[in-house]
Amino acid sequence: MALKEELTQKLGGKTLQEAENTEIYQALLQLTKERLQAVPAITGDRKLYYVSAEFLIGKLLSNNLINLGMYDEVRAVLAEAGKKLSDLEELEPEPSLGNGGLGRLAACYLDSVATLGLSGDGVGLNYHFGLFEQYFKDHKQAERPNPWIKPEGWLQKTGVSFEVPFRDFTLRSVMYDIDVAGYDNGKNKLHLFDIEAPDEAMVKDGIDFDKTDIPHNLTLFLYPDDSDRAGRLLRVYQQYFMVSNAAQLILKELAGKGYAMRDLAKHAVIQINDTHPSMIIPELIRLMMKDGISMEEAISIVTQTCAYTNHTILAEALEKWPVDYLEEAVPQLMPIIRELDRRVREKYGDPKLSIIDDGNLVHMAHMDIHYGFSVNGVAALHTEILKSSELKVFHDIYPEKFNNKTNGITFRRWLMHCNPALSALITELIGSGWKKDAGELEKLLAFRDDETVLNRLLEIKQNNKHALKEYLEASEQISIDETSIYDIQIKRLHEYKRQQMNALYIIWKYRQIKAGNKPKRPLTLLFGAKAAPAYIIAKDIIHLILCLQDMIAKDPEVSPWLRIVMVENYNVTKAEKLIPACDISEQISLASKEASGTGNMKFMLNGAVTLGTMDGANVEIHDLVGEENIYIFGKSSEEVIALYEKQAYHPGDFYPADPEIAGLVDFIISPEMMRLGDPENLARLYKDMTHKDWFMALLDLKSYIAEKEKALGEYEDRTAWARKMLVNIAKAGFFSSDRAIDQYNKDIWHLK
Ligand code: GPV
Repeated sequence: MALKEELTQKLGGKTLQEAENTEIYQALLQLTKERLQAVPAITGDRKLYYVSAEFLIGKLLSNNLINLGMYDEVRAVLAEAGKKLSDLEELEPEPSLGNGGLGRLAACYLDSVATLGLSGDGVGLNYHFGLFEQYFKDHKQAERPNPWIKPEGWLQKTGVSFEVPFRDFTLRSVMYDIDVAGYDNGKNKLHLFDIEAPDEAMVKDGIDFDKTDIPHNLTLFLYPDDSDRAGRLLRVYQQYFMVSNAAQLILKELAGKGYAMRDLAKHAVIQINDTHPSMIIPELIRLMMKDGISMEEAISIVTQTCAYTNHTILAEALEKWPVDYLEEAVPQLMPIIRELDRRVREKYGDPKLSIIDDGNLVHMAHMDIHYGFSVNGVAALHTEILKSSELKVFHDIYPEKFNNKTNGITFRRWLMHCNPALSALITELIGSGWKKDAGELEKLLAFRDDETVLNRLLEIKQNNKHALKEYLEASEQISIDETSIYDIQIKRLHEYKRQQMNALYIIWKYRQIKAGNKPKRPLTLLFGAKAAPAYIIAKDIIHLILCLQDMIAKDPEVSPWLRIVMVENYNVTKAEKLIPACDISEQISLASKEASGTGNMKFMLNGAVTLGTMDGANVEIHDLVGEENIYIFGKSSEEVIALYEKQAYHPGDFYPADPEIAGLVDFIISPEMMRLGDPENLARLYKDMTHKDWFMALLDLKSYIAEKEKALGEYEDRTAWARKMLVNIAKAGFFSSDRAIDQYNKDIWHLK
């Protein structure tokens, strides 16, 4: 049946014109689910299990329509009836089952695994509340729960269930599945495990709940607050529940295919997404030993099955669980972990390599490296830093395990869906081969001196900027100037990402304008960022930005030239609106600290020009596009690493020593700011930035301001700027997650 007839049939006799958007949305959801069901499952003799605490999948309707090849037809059928797909999308709740880059990467990777026709499922947890919903009150972040599960959504309850033993009780699981269709290919699954009796009613007073009632709270929240012991213990329960279910599922599927447990490594490969799933190693060993396999052999099999991805070198993010936590939650694992540690100590005798340290902390990454066959970083620079400093002692003994897999993003969501006009232009110019082979985007380089094409790029960007303006008017009651330059920094709020340095730029620019130095063109600085609820300085930085936003909006002398907008509740959906409208992409982390970044790739693909440090994948973007198509500033990773090693960085060298910098920092606690904001928050931030400044914002501030001003100036040569845009788009093919997954498969997974 034709799509239009099928839809109207689901509307119970109403025409598309007559039906309400909510009805059409339900009908389209049903139709899409049926089409998904008809897609054949991808099968294979060998299968990948991508185990991850986060899958930041975002809304799925349009994504599925694209991958099922229905997107254009649905848009056309709706348009014929005067309806817009984007209005229907508004009705879908966003599953925010991740914090940021790591979770979104997992979602992009599932898309590409299926698109390449590889047999591979995701395994994670079915959080009832995704990452909290952020709202602003008194220029501060506040949080409320973010429910997303609806009876008619994408989750399918399965009959699969396992028993997960803890010290004090045993929990039975329920497995839910979400179909993951490849682009023009078969489908895999995302398996999300839940407990039997989750109690959503225990959440009250914002996002607080009884952290000790594990049998009823285990799957309530993504990444519960780990600022106290109960919160941290809950994370251990979550992690073990996730990996025990994953391990049992993997062994069940192996047996279901008729293979012996001993042949696990032949038929399965487990990708451990950072250390949150690391307990799958001792858990699999435990389950195999229960089945009569010797410890010796179980260790060897598991080591050939597991591969580990590292996503950070920030010390505070490298998980180390106290032995007493594990004894309290999952004592059955401790004898195994102790034996794994004993073997390492016996063989190497170097305490730096041990799994359990002298302070009785279990180093999860160390377990992964010894008892997995592959260790990968997520960008070239990141992997080099792992090999040469962070994990050097491990690289010395296992050089063959280390490899790099530079991150990637799915172009289905981050170009075809979020920027249909640019997609259409690209296809018109070079054909549609790029959709399956992103490398073909390089063909666009043939148009680098074609004024007509360059002007069309500018026109599409302008239309996207207009669309963002309208969206912000409707959703946040904020009006921006679409003739201004849109400069955007969207990512989690973290000191190493240095939103505070961008805030100091704002202060600098504000004072320039006050002093009569009006820019050639107005500037709009957009932010989107959530701070972890217990991360005090991050919340203070949000406070600073919101105060600056308000102060400038109220200043008639400055506001025509400079506007600050921090969007509320930044999430995947908002990213899809912001990225296509961006002129300048802010990627300003302290060099060596951002493992890769993936927003940087999304912006580039949509024709924004990067302003950034030589950090993470920015380095590779720089090498691809060349000096003239990117704005780079700041100290190098080598210089930064040396400063940390020698403890040679002191904010006092810049504050109050450098009067220009001092003037900007002092503004944070100026009378006007203290009147507008909360003196406690502003003073605390001021003190941190002048006495600690752990991520060296003051060190790079001047070169940052200079480089940003250079970019703003060069924006005025519109043709030259459009050429930069074109080169960025043309060179973005390398950052397709299809390329990344192809490399994972060739070097690590060996599927098909
Ligand atoms: I570890 N990342 C994240 O989002 N959450 C985490 O818990 C950890 C890492 C991020 C890194 O910060 C990014 O640089 C990187 O691009 C992303 O993971 C995906 O690799």
